[in-house]
Amino acid sequence: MLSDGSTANTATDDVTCVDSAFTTSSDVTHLADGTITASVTQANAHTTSDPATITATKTTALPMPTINAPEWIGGAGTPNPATAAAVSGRCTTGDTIAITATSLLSLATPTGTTTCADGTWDTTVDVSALAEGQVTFTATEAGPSSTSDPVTTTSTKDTVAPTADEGGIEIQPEFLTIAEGTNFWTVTVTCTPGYTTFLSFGYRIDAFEYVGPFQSAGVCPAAGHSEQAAAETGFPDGTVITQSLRQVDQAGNVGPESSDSVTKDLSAPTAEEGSVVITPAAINAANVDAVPYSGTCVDGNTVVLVVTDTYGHTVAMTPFTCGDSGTYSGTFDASTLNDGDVITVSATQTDPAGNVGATNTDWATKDTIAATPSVTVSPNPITTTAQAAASDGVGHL
Ligand SMILES: [Ca+2]
Ligand SMILES: [Ca+2]
Ligand SMILES: [Ca+2]
Repeated sequence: MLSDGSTANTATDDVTCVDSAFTTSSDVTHLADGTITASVTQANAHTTSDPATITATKTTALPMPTINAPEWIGGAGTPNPATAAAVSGRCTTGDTIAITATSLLSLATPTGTTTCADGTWDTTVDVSALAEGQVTFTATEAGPSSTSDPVTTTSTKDTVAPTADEGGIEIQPEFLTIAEGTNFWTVTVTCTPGYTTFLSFGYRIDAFEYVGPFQSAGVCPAAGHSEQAAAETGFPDGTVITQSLRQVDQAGNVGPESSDSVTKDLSAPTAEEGSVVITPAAINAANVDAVPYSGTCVDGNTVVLVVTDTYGHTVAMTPFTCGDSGTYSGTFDASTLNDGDVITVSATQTDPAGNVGATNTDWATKDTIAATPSVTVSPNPITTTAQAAASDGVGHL
């Protein structure tokens, strides 16, 4: 008699023992999959034996595995790197699961295999050799007597990190020049829709620098940009406030850092930070059309020179930006300024924040007219008497 243990079963066969052995077969299609117990009793004319039993496993149902894979597969460092794409599913404990990964654009077909435990399976497949884009994972489950139909799922492979061109951050204005209360700036983030943006905030006060952590600012909106206002609260003059942006794509690939900063600058250049000198002691006929001057300044400041006489006549001078050297020099043409006057050169520095600083000055006198020789004729008037003397050919000056 054969039994599946739970379903009552009456399939019986009688068979005659031949040469101390018997063999028979039974139709067990009506028994459930699982453990089948066969019991046999032997009878002769006088008695019947106790039953002897043996068990076997019936597995006729086709295995029906399931398969799951992450929506996105990324590059190194992402939650689901292409070198070890995680796939998993449900299965019949003990069966063998075979996985194949394919993509339309690749000949490679990486595979993986694992054994079902506790009704589930999971493994990783290296899909590095497959093209970017859609990846199809196919799994089959092999049981003791049959192999399942394939089950599939798809993922998107994206191992390319966002580029600098795909996002950036800009802070406006460049400087905060108001002491208290209303130091607002605007942060404009340019990003790629769907990417997650992360922002950090830091500042530098003299030599002390604080760099804050990157924190999620949400998913980049469809417009591809966002703006937010921020306010400065109590930082000392000279503080440089920096904000940075990072984008992370859907697969978890991290893009480069973009930064911009705003500087709090309330202080104007001082007189000690600059100077101006008219090089010659006096402006004369020899140098009037190219009077040398020189001075010192602070790198990056704008220097405005004004050359004038006491009557308000000026020489047009072009403002310039102080260079690395912290010095400047040049010449100006004083021809149009009043002769015999005091010529003044003043230099005013304005810092990049727009703070107008102190003015340095120097002066020189302008005198381009040579001393005029005086001439007299003696005697004067020239008389007849004197003419002879005067006609001796010798001038008397
Ligand atoms: Ca990408
Ligand atoms: Ca800026
Ligand atoms: Ca300043």
